[in-house]
Amino acid sequence: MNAQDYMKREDQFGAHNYHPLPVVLEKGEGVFVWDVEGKRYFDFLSAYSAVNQGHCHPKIVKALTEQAQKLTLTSRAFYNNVLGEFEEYITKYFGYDKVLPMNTGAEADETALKLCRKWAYLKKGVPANEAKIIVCEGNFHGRTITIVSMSTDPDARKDFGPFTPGFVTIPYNDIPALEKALQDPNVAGFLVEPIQGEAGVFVPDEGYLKKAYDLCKSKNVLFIADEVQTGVARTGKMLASDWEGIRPDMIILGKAISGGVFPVSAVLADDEIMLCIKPGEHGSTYGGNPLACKVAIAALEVIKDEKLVDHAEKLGKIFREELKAIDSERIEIVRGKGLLNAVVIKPMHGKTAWDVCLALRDNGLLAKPTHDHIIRFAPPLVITEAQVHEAVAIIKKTILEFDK
Ligand code: IF1
Repeated sequence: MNAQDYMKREDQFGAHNYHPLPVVLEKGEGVFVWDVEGKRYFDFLSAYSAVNQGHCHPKIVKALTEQAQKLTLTSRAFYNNVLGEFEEYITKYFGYDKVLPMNTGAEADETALKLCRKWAYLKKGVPANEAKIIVCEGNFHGRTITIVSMSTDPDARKDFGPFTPGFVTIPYNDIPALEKALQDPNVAGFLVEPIQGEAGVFVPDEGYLKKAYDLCKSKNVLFIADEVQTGVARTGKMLASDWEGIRPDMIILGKAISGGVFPVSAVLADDEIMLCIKPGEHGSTYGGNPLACKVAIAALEVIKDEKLVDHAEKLGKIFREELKAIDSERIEIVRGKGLLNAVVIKPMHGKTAWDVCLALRDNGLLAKPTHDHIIRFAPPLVITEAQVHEAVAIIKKTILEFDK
């Protein structure tokens, strides 16, 4: 089978809910992936920041294969000998009393919403069914009905109604709007991405998160950070919230807490919030399974062992500086933090970010456009400085081709 055959087969038998860049991958190692014809690419998407530790990290794969031969799933109807190890490890790692493990990012977001509502009724004293949660325009938290109910993206919502009520939408990076929305005494939480990924790696003004956090505290409202994409060293801090020295009431994690090896997600919170949910009120068959637990412990260890937080910060700076030095009319803005970056492309002669990504692919680097004019650049954090130079050379060459 050649690449065309693989693509045709997916097209024929799979739902058409994606429009992938035409490249068929079969192998990954570190910062590289290979297609079915053996061509090697820099992976500058990292599965949307899930593969922070690099593809097929040997330590994480070892944890997976060892545990897979012993015990994979018990359900939460019984105890197992690994879940507690993970729970102790991750709570101490991030500094929270408790963790609630799930599988996907969307499930962890849903979990945080449920916890927030429970807390509103049990602790804050919001009248039954009146709790509201503030969310931001341009957010991305996943694909469930409730989560798309919070979305402002027409593609995410159209024809999926009726929607879940109880959300108040305000502009992102807008403190006065938050202040106003917080006047409603039934507001229980503020759910926010420290950097908006889907919106095109939109970095808010310095001080925004801290001010937002302080405002929430002054109104007894939970500050909930969706760190599914920004967490686990991606932005050059362990959590993007660390950039402003805040400790959210709830942290939502996914993606890189398992290094792209197995779906694992989690919500972290202290007892006052977490213990609001009682047995039988929430859960998941696979959530907290032994395989996931071992994989996540290994993935989080790799972040520390390989000092990926500092590495992401250092190489991110170099990467942005070098991108900014490219002398091309096509590059409007370079922005980001750590190794979560984006380039805003000026549309010229009818060519969009998609065309640039196709050309990047031909030149050996994979990246994904978001919207028509933004390209996200987020390599695995194990990338070396020499590889950053090499990748920038590919990006530069590609962009300059479009200037001609
Ligand atoms: C897809 C975007 C990235 C997320 C945040 C929760 C989730 C995500 C902050 C849900 C997921 C993904 C999923 C991916 C596209 C993608 C994405 F462009 F849509 F916005 F990464 F930037 N919170 N993000 O970013 O996690 O349930 O998927 O595990 O294909 O939908 P999930």
